[in-house]
Amino acid sequence: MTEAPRVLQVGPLKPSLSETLRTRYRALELPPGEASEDFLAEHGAGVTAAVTSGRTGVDAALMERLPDLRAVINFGVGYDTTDVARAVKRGITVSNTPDVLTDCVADTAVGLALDVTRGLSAADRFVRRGDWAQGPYPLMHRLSGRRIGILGLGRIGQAVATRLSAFGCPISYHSRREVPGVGYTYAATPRELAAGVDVLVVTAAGGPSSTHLVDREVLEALGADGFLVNVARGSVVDEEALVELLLAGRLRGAGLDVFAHEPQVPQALLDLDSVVLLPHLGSGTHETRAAMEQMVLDNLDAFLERGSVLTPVPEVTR
Ligand code: 8YV
Repeated sequence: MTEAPRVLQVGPLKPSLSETLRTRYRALELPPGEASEDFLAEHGAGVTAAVTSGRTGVDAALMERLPDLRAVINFGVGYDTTDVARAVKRGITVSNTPDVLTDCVADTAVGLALDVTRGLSAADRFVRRGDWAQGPYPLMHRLSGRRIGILGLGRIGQAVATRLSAFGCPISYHSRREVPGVGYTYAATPRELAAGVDVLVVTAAGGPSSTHLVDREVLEALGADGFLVNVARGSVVDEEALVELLLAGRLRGAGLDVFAHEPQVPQALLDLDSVVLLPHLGSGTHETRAAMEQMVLDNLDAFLERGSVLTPVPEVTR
């Protein structure tokens, strides 16, 4: 009798997905911390598919302990916590959940841009504190018609551009490559992009090639009147430089859904009224998360039935 393929859950997942994996696929769950050592010694061999998310991923050390691994099924479009280069070398396929979350993440970016330029969350705090009785809320800044820079014109970047075009905003962008036919202005470097816009929206994929793409120089180029919005990964922005420039008044504000060391948020940001801080909720709606969950299960089924996934990440198809 051949052994049933072994499915391993790596890291926390949406509870309903976790439950389905346990009941329908008899998945095991990797215990956290030191307990994982004994677990892997006993169960590591035999695991053929790992189901994980951008929060945890399958790094090189874990991959090493899973000699029979053939697929990493990722809940989320971003998979920077999985060592894809190593996976490719070992012939392990990796899937993600593109498209279904594009709208919600783009909506979040627009929400952050509106909130940080108009000071909406800060105004809410103003009303709740009872400050309105002492006088009006200070004037803030327009979003409509302002120059928008998109860093990373992939699916999400393009969805942000479409939305903000409807706000009458001229759009420019920087991506690894110029995107043909989009009709937006291409900037050759992130610095050049930042220098020519009022709001810089980060939608680039995370991972080693984009680490600190938004560095001090880029933030300085954005300037004292500029706003930063990040719905991508905290690693793309030099968070220390961001905090310093905000504190020094050399950047006007930031709307952030992602941070360098989630769930930790620097105290200096918590103390600032010129920033809007969200707990990485970009795709966090019932509708989108349900679609992501279904896509994970569809990928897992495809792998178990025929050894390939439906939505492989670009690196594995090259
Ligand atoms: C995920 C995300 O929902 O898709 C991504 O890359 O960052 C979010 O949409 C979240 O990270 C799930 O773990």
